[in-house]
Amino acid sequence: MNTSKHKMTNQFAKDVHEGLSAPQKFLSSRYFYDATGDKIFQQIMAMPEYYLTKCEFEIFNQQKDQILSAINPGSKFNLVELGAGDGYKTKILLEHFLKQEANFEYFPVDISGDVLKTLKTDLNDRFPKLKVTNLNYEYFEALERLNELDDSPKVILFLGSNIGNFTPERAQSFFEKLNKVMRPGDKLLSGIDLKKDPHTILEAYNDPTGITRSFNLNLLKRMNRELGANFVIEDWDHFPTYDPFTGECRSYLMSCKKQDVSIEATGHTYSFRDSEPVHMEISRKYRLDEIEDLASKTGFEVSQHFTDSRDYFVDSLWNKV
Ligand code: AVI
Repeated sequence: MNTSKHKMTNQFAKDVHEGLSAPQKFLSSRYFYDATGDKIFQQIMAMPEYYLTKCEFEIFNQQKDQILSAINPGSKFNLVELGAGDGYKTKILLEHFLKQEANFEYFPVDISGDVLKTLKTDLNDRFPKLKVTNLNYEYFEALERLNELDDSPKVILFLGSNIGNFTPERAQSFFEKLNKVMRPGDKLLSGIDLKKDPHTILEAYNDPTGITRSFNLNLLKRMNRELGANFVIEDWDHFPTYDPFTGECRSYLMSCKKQDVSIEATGHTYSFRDSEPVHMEISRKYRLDEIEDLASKTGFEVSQHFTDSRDYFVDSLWNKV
């Protein structure tokens, strides 16, 4: 067995045990993304209800020129993407920056080496002139290594409303940590989903075709496979909520009956009441003033907000103060 997988599986078991032993049970949404979870997430991004991806796509297509003017330091810069994935939206920017002969290199960061290899091959085919260096590390380690390699100014991309999956406390500490590994002159472009009509938001997480439901249930299947759990998938239901005050979309899996589930890897059996919720994910939405507040609390100043035509989503550009 490969050591990193072994370590991760142990961490997975530890996290699952912590969540299912809590008075209000929870599981971490970071475990959604196994190979099947990645595929289901691609389907989510293609759903008509999931407006987030389309909005960011529109922003990049319509405002790539303004984005380049706002980030370009006038000398060589390093474009670093945290959680690059398949680079679907980023390719719009890369293509435009190359056309405009901007002087930059691209550093995709991802903890999946396979994802990075596929992305690099694809980018080498499409853009032979682009210099791509994969950083197969956790985000902060990747940035520290890049600081040692090269001191050109960095433009960091953190797209797709990934920050929404953090609690407000974690979002704040994430940006504070990011600020510490950035140097004066470095910039950060974050894609953040905005508060809007709650029906629109809830529909994006409660699609009629049940894709989001299978995205959540897939974590139970993953635990059965990787941790030797005996979840009966049919005994669980997906229940999403949206609170317009906090801007938090929350998803739960509900136990459809009183049941016990045992998990070999944790060596424990967990009891669930009928209709007991297990909290799975937060997808937090922000207002522009909340984003500005978050930026100033974490050592940044907002340079520019790039919003889509409906003001559903923002790519917010911050300077390290
Ligand atoms: C990855 N993340 C930003 C998505 C979101 O909108 O919170 C994950 C997701 N969960 C359900 N649908 C999409």
